[in-house]
Amino acid sequence: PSTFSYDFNSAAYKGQVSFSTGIYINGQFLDGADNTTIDVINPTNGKVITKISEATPKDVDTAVVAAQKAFDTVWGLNAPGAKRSTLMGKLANLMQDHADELAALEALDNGKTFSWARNADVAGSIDCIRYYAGWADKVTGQVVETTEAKLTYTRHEPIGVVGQIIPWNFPLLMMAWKLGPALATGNAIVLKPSEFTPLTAIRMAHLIHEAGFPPGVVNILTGYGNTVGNAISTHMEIEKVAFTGSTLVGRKIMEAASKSNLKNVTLELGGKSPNIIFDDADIKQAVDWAAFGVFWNHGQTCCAGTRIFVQAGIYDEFLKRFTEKTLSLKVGDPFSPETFQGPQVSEIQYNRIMEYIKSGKEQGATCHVGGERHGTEGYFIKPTIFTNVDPSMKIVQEEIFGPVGVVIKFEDEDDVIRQANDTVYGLAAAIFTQNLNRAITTAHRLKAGTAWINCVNQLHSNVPFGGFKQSGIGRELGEYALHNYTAVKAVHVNLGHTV
Ligand code: TXE
Repeated sequence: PSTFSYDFNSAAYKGQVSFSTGIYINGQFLDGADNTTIDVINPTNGKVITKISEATPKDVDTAVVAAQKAFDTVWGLNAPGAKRSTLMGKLANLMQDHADELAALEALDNGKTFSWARNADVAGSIDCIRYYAGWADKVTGQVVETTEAKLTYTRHEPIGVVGQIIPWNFPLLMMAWKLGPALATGNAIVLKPSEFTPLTAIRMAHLIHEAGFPPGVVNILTGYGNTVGNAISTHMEIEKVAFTGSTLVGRKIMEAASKSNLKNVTLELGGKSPNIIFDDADIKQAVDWAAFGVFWNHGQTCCAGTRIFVQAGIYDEFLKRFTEKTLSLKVGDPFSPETFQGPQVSEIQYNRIMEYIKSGKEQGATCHVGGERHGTEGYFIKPTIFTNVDPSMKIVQEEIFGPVGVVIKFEDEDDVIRQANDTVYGLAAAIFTQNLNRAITTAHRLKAGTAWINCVNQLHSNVPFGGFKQSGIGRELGEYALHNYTAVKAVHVNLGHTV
């Protein structure tokens, strides 16, 4: 495999990186079975950063054999929790040592700013691996009382070889969310990063190697969705698949699971999250959080608060201040310390978002600010707000996954809850009010896996995250995510009772 060498020389970060970009199977960096490569593109200018090895379905088979062997010999039930915990702790320390480098790679590859990558993605990823390192020796079953003539207990056993398919919007963080609970519970892993953002995953393979995980425990296969992703989700020897990405692909994965070996599926899919701002909200706080909710990570956030409902009494004032805030957000070079928003991740994503903006204009919404390209090269889009929308419009119903929000006026609580719940998604919701009862009752009435009160986009390693309705199945993070990676076995011991 080839080596990727790069000199970062920006105001935010100076440093050199150099590492092999092979696929990582059984503790080795290899070329894919067909010797093909994938171009990695810099979203700020559309130019090729490097070429990486492309994995194929054959490589998935090889990785599964290696993973199964590791699971049966040195991992799974053969590696006590304390050992897994130690290795995970070492990995977290190595990530900490390389935090700036990981952030720089993430910014280069994805287009997010170096400072957000460093303070949110990388910091959150380290925290997640540490958090699950703490769980590795604390996963226990129960003793279940039946009769005095029997001892009955449960064991939470690792599932075996698990597949993990992750997206490009938070490449490292999504990887950590997947690796953490799977390793803590003793599973062996075949992971596919997004073809758009493979660099941090490849660098992580080196850190995993350095931490001393036995060969085969973690295999990282850079490849495309319809080849490697499909091979993982249809594989007869992979007992579980965890996926984060589009609802469309989520459906394909479930179908593949049901048509192959009925593998266990967890899905983290799209969203169209409401952000409800009541008349009595602290307006400055509401404006700042609303902008963060919709524009953070260039709107490429599954829980982005893209439908902003504002109560009639403060609508005009909110819109005025929200407009000022939006216009103040600096779009540009991810490595400039002043930048809030970099480019969208890819040309495909850029075009998809511009199509949505066009459809909003064509369907009669008012494009209040933004709505066009920023600059002349790369995939930059100005932060965009639409007003005068109606519920039938695509920009109100569908996930755009770009810096585009709609602002909608509402009259009363029942009305806004009905509108907020009028979506196929149910990932997250936010509520801004100073009235505690209203905040909590609204949070309980919204159909969403997360409700934020007077804040948005809050994620913690120990708090579960996941969707209602078509936003997904299962929960990531917290103790909840451990259940995705264990199989419960009930053991009945006869202490003397007869048939
Ligand atoms: O996602 P895909 P795309 C949403 C967002 C975005 C849209 C499309 O609305 O605009 O999805 O993005 C792999 N079998 N989200 O097309 O294709 C793929 O290689 C198995 C929401 O980039 O879902 C990648 O690793 N795997 C979201 C991963 O799936 C397949 C994050 C995600 O890519 C596959 C990203 C297949 N047939 C996009 N086809 C979130 N929930 O955060 C593709 N993949």
